[in-house]
Amino acid sequence: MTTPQELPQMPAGFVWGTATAAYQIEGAAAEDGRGPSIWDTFCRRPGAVAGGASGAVACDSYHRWRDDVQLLDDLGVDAYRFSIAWPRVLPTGAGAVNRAGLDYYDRLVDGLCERGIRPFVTLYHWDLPQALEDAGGWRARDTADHFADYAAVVAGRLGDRVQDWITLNEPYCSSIVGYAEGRHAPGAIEGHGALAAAHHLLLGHGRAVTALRAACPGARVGITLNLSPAVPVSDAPVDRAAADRMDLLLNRQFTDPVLGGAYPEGFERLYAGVSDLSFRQDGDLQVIGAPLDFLGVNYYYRIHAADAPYDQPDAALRSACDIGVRSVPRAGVPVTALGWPIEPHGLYDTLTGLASRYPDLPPVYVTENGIAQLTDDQGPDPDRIRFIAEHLAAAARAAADAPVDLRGYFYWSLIDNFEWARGYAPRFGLVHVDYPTGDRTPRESFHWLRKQLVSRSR
Ligand code: PNW
Repeated sequence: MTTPQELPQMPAGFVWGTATAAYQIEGAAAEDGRGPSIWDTFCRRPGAVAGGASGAVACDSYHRWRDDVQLLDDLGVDAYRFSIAWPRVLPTGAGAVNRAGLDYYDRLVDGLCERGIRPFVTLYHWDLPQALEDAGGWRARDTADHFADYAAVVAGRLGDRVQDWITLNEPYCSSIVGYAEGRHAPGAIEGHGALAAAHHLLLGHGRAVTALRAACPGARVGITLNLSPAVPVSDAPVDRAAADRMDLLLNRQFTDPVLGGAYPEGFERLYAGVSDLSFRQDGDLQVIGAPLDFLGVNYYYRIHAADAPYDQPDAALRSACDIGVRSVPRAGVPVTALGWPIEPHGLYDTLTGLASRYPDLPPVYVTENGIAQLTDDQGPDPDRIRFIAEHLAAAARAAADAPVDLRGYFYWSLIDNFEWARGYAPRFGLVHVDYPTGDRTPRESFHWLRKQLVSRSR
């Protein structure tokens, strides 16, 4: 038995890494020809982001990327997952390529390769070029084509050094949180539009898979999904049905098409009267279900689901997240500073559940997992250390118990950064960032992880 403060032995070749995303760390929002994204716009909307914050400066990684690479090198990780800002590469989403934007990622990739750190590149971590949103955003089918074209441009430039590609980060958030809950950019509250956005994101993913393989023959391509087991708060049939609806919306709307080439049973019924799903076209599922080299799983928490009244009794007025489910706190379950339940077993259930539902499950990476603190300090962070150790132990158990080919783990995040609608207060970093100086100071968890990585089997 490993003590909770030690990492389990993982197989040789297991990839240890950390993750970030462009809008959350780069800043330099108007530099070197970058176009505006939906997050620049959303952050200006009164009340949208805590404290009126934005990613305009963030951690200034656009200028301080060498510091980040040095931190990764000091930490001793094998890999770094970061994202490319689409509007840096194509300021209006399509058309003319902005060389200066690509140059930035070219330098970063070179810097990583010089230190022997393997780049895992996410092409879309939520920063849609505003010009594309003005033309309908992800509600519009054309956006999927533009995304594949963008993927080809990036792979054409970086594909000689980058082999590991993640098309989308958490299409659930881009579609449902952005177009149904309205908590993320573009801040819409819709039914049909949000479901169309989810479909077009998946279609864009499928088209990008083809584009990436064409531009970069050695490419390994995957997608990152945020998965949360939805558990009923009671055995009552209504609560079980509520958890099932949540599972359809949050998990299986994405895993079934991507891993099984079909939408889940019950999905049409869930949205009867909300959307006729007329955005689906013949052949789409073949594109969406293209075999992948890996699946990225972001795991943070489980959902405890209870049956609840719909916000809108009239289905025609419902948003896509108005499904008659309430997520409730569970007595006795510890929570993070953000109130997220800490249940490492949920990661075990997520991984073993994937293996039992999808017989052709590709290799899996945990592409995000992490814990936030709300205090602005560099002091000891034992909760973070325990969180990482317990989740790794749960992941290792899953790989031992089920046919899950678990290839790696990326902690979210390397550095404190812009936490979307919550602004800068939640700090997920192994490294503290001082705002506005941008000074980076490794926390205790960083030193702990470094020690673990030094002594691991390779
Ligand atoms: C992930 N929500 O997402 C993202 O991939 C990261 O960018 C983010 O920083 C990290 O988790 C920590 O939150 C989120 O529903 C998923 O509010 C869901 C939400 C927010 C972020």
